[in-house]
Amino acid sequence: MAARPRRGALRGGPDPQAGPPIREARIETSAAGPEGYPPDDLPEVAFLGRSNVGKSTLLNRLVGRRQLARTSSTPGKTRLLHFFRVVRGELAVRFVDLPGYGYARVSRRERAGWQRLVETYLETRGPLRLVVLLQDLRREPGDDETLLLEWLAERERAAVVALTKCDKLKPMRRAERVRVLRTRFGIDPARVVATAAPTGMGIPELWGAIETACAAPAGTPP
Ligand SMILES: Nc1nc2c(ncn2[C@@H]2O[C@H](COP(=O)(O)OP(=O)(O)OP(=O)(O)O)[C@@H](O)[C@H]2O)c(=O)[nH]1
Ligand SMILES: [Mg+2]
Repeated sequence: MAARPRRGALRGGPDPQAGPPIREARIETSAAGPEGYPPDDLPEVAFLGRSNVGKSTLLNRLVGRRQLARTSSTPGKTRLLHFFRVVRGELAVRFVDLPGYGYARVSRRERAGWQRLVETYLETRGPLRLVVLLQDLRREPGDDETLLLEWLAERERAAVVALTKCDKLKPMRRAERVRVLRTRFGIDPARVVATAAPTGMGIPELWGAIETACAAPAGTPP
């Protein structure tokens, strides 16, 4: 592992591996329900959001591996929970790539299936310490996002919002959108982080939130 080339430092952006090195990043298992979950021996961070918002891409960027979590050009294809074991410096953590919601042309039955799969995980998973809810900077947050955040708060699940694809707007417009969206989610604006996978923007801040959440004892309110 040690000799692996550092592919994270792309295009001159901040190096996501500045700070403790990523010592391990590998897929552990994929699960279609609780019977498929790995053991609950590590704190977990789950990535939640609309299909195509950039969950897998952000997860990859956090660990500096381009293809750990598969990114899809076919939105809505992920139907499983994917568990990744990640060791960064002294911190061992499990990342969970959740299936996306909100793609077009989905039947009521499929929607109910998504809801059961994801809500069961979010509601019952003991080691879950932090939910990263992703929101495309260029889109308006919908009921899905606000209701999910309320739902998480009711269950005392700590959450941060990652605004994704911030590289797609010019700096002035980006700053304006970030300012507007920071106040839209009904959570502490400091818990809304602007990110861009190609440049690494926001990656150190997200790691900070992950470290804080994983250091807190189980069941600590956000
Ligand atoms: N420019 C840019 N493109 C991004 C960024 N994040 C994701 N993308 C692109 O957006 C598309 C979707 O990204 P994914 O990571 O597959 O999205 P996802 O949320 O995992 O999608 P599902 O698994 O289908 O729910 C891909 O083409 C990515 O390359 C970003 O920060 N900047
Ligand atoms: Mg994905």
